[in-house]
Amino acid sequence: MHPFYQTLSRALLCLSVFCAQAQTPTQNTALSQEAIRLNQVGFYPNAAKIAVVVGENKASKFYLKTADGSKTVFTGNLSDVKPAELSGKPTRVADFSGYKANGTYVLEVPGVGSSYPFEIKPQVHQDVAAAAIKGFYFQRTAIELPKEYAGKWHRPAGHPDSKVVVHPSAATAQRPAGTVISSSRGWYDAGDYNKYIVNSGITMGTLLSAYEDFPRFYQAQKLNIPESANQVPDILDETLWNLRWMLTMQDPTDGGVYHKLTNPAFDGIIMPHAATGPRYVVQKGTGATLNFAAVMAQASRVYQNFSQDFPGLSDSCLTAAARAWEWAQKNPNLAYEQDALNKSFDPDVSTGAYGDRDFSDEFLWAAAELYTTTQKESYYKAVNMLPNARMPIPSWAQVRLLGYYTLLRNKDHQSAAVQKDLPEIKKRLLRLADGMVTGAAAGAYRTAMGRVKEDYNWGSSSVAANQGVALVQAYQLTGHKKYLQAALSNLDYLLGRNAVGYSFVTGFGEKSTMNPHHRPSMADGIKEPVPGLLSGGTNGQANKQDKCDGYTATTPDEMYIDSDCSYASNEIAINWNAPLVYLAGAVEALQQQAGFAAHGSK
Ligand code: 9MR
Ligand code: 9MR
Repeated sequence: MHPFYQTLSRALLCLSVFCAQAQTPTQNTALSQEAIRLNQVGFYPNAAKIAVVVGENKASKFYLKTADGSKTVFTGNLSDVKPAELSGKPTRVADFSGYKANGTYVLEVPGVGSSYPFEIKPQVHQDVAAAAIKGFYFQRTAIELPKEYAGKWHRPAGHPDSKVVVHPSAATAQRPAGTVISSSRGWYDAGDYNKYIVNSGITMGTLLSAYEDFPRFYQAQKLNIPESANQVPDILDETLWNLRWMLTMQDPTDGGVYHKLTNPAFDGIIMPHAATGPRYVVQKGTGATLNFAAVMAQASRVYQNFSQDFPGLSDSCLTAAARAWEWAQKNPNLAYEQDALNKSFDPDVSTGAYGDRDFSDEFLWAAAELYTTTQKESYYKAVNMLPNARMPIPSWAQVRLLGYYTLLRNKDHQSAAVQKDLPEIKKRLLRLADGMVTGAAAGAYRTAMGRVKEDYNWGSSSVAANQGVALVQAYQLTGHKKYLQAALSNLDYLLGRNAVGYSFVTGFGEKSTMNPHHRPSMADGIKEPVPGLLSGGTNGQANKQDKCDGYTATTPDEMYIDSDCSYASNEIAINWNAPLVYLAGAVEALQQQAGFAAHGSK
């Protein structure tokens, strides 16, 4: 809010309630704003507009006012009290969907307070959609981020990775331990500075899918990155930075893929260019190799359309994918077990493990991508595409739905064997989506996300975002607006309508994550964190594992602290940002095409 309005609203608050509040105006204003939970960025004119008022109070009405508080434009009744599912705290809904005029507003509830300001306008999420991809630019390794593109977060290049050591766990006759290879480019995984193939898998799959689903939207999007002047959509210039790194992670001798490129132990809290210790490529494994195969097969399809800009790239990706697939056929169950590895090899490695043990979903996803790109049925028939009816929301360890999304996206070009399975896959996806729609309507916060404790795992923001992606898929298949509306409810969750009242996207919203566990943001001496990054958010699963000061929550839906100490609840990561890119981009693209209006919707 403009400082003038902030002062004004504090003064008005002091007039209308006890003047004792004048002694601590900032605190009281903040508290009163915090009780009203809403998307702090804003709302589309013709979409649902919901705020949730938390806590005991006697209010019955709410007022939508211009940002300076001078004019009431809409008045409504608060819903009856409903206890929040996990905390039991009283909540009431303020629904102002009926108001559609563009502007900047606050929502006032007498006796409670006034919300953070927000906008109503078309393309209200355009900036957050762009910033979420730009966040990947800020994660780039091996390149300077100059002021021109990075603004005040400019920094020197870090981690060139032009001299990386083959760890004994990855040694072969052709590349014995100690061999030095170049494995440059790629993104930092998260708040740490390592590069992990498994986590790059779901990240790249999600970003490439965003492009495949909404190509026209991404053709028009400008991110101000070094490649913005070329003819290629910026999102694909950005994914190329990581794709080129991934290609270097395949052992040229046998087609297997190293699990990660890492320091032995996490870097200190220092800037990228200051972290210069030795780095290793570590053990090949089935999880990494299948993630790689899936990404390369999909990338081959996507970059095929840009062969003039990147001659040979599409073919190289497909060759790499096929070789990786063959390696995985011969090594179908080689898990990455970090503790076991450390018993056999030196140096010990203590960075992120991403140690999956069940590869059935990775086989399914890789087969779906390889089949879709090549149309060779042998890939499709190599796996059981319908092992059981489960439809798990995607995560780094669970990529079944990524395969299904690709099969459905390309439904018009599939062969008979695939066509036969599609109705069942579609039915299951719609069942999943219907459950979320019903849940969003019934829940205290009216979001698909967050009614059950299982949603609040490590990186729960990505659960919200990936639920949103599934709902967008359901909308794409049916055109039923209830799915799109439920997807939007989860974007509202991420931008503030949640049990802790934070916008989890750095740089967006007045009360948003300021102190992510993100080494550059912690070490750069700049107050504002690097923008466009999604905090992992509330983490009930790890139950405050980081043992940081400041947790007061006792229920899973509130286990979040905006502290850079809190790697369990406030780290950022590429696999969390990617579904934010997808969700924010999808609602923007679809809003521009057809809107959210209820008429004719189901
Ligand atoms: O910074 C690390 C973060 O990227 C990881 O997600 C997290 C969990 O593996 O670990 C963080 O590092 C912490 C380490 O595990 C324990 N000592 C404190 C480190 C953070 O400063
Ligand atoms: O996302 C990962 C989560 O599922 C795990 O529970 C957690 C602890 O092992 O690690 C998370 O991944 C981290 C990775 O190991 C290292 N880079 C930062 C990632 C995000 O915290």
